[in-house]
Amino acid sequence: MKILTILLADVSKIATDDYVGFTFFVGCMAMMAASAFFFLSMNSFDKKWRTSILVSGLITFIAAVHYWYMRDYWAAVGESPTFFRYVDWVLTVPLMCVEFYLILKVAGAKKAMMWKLIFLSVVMLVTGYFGEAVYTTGNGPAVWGLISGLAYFAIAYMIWFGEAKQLAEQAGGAVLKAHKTLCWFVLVGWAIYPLGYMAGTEGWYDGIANLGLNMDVIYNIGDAVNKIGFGLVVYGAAVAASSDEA
Ligand SMILES: *C/C=C(C)/C=C/C=C(C)/C=C/C1=C(C)CCCC1(C)C
Repeated sequence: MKILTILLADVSKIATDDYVGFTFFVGCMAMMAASAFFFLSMNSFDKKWRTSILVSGLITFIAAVHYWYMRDYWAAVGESPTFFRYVDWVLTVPLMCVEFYLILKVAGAKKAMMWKLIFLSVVMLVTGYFGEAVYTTGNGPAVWGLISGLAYFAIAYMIWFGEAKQLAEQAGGAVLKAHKTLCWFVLVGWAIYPLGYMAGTEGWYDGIANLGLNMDVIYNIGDAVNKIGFGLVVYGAAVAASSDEA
């Protein structure tokens, strides 16, 4: 009963015109539903795909928990839940790097490649956090955002043209196809985030990068596209690979 009262109290705080709160709410539900889907479908696949599907589910599950808190935080405080946002990312983005490694393992991917991607993703996120939450005045956001952007490009380069690409080509078939789609997610889907960052921080880009959208709405759209979309690509690859073998 107590839990129910708390739930109702929070939900009633979302006003009908609070579109930011609405996207937190819907995002939370979507992440939960996606997690249930990935976890429950996991065992219908061949062993070598199970871990990949499990990781897809973990990514959306970790996000669901953070969205639960972010939705609450937004409802109670009315400010961007920057801390929860970055804790979520620093857990889920490295898991996406693991995902690249897992699907390329069949072609002999080395752990060193995975660690390089993870390292770059952590640099990208920690510097982004500095610009968004620590050095928030003057040139702070622009400078830290630029460093973050360089790490982002290094990741994109590695998977589009570097060793990850070579491994995907060796693997061919469903793996190559999935790798290509995931590359597009990183190039286009992940590019949503710097747009959110520019909308929510101060800098020379204030005039040009303003989409008229709230930063959290942009981030929430990015998360739905990337976390659920990414997982579905891996799921699709597992389906395709299983039917190839059958
Ligand atoms: C599930 C969460 C994902 C895929 C988050 C990805 C986040 C980024 C690609 C963030 C990138 C940023 C920049 C490239 C520059 C400005 C600062 C960031 C952290 C927003």
